Amino acid sequence: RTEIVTIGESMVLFQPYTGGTIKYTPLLTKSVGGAESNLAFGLSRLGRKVRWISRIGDDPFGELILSTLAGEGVEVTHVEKDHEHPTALYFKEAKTPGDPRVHYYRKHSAASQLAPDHIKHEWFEKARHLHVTGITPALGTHTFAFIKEAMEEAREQGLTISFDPNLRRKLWDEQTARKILLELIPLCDVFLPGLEEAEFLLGEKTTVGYGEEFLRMGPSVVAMKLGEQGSIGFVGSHVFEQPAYHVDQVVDTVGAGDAYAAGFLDEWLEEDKPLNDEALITSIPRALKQANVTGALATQFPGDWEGAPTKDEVRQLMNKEHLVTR
Ligand code: KDG
Repeated sequence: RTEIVTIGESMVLFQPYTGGTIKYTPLLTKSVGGAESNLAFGLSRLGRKVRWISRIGDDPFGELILSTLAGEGVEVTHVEKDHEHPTALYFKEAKTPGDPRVHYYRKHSAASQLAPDHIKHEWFEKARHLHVTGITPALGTHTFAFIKEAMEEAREQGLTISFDPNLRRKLWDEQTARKILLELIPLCDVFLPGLEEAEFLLGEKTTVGYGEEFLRMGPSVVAMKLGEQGSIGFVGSHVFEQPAYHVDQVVDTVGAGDAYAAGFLDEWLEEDKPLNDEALITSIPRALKQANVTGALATQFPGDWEGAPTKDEVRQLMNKEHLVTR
């Protein structure tokens, strides 16, 4: 039975086979990228039942996305095919390991057409949790209304909601992005910004200042990524700091935030009622710890989600057990 629903655009991702830049590479690899599907892959690896909802084009790219997700155990039965608009594509390239450059081909894509009248009651039936990101409202004319109404519908059906702002400056102007992302924060229970996004949304403040202000806007939990400093969680007047899980070299940061969200939600949802006071307090340090591990591992692979660990792997890494590999 589906526990977690996530909605958003996935794209076919092309990147240089041996690293380097698009212009000079003769060979590209193909895979799948997209914040919400990255989260779905991550949660599925951790043993959760996840449903991914979106629109794809009537093309081989859409088929590749569907079969990749289904192959990783993600439920895709509610995905709709759009016969007029194509599946989106995107390209990643990097001169040095770390933060790559991305090039999107997603204007007028199938998922950019998502609109409020596509929302179906069945999407959320019997599920516990909805995860959305700030990428969807940036995609098309009706995608902001769509994501807002989807959050409202999920709330009415009793689901808890997490929201990752996932600011993508290439997709919209700063003023619109700030206004719309701030408008969606009060609709979520768990808010998952990065430090730079917090600064973008609220201006300069202390880390604790950001946590307090976001909590005042409505969410019960704020879990904020601090890069090399790890992450920090805020619940009521409690503040939990969790040092980073150390990795030797970062290969590609894209997808790390989604992997962080997957690790966090998996532990947070361990509690039957994760929003009651006691469960909140006890689950947050565990959730932050696992999220730091899953987020860090995602930076070790050039793909957006392929580094996602299983629950056993996370346990072994957290307990520093020796991994038997052969
Ligand atoms: O968070 C990772 C995503 O940014 C990546 O997978 C592609 O969805 C994507 C986007 O919009 O950049």
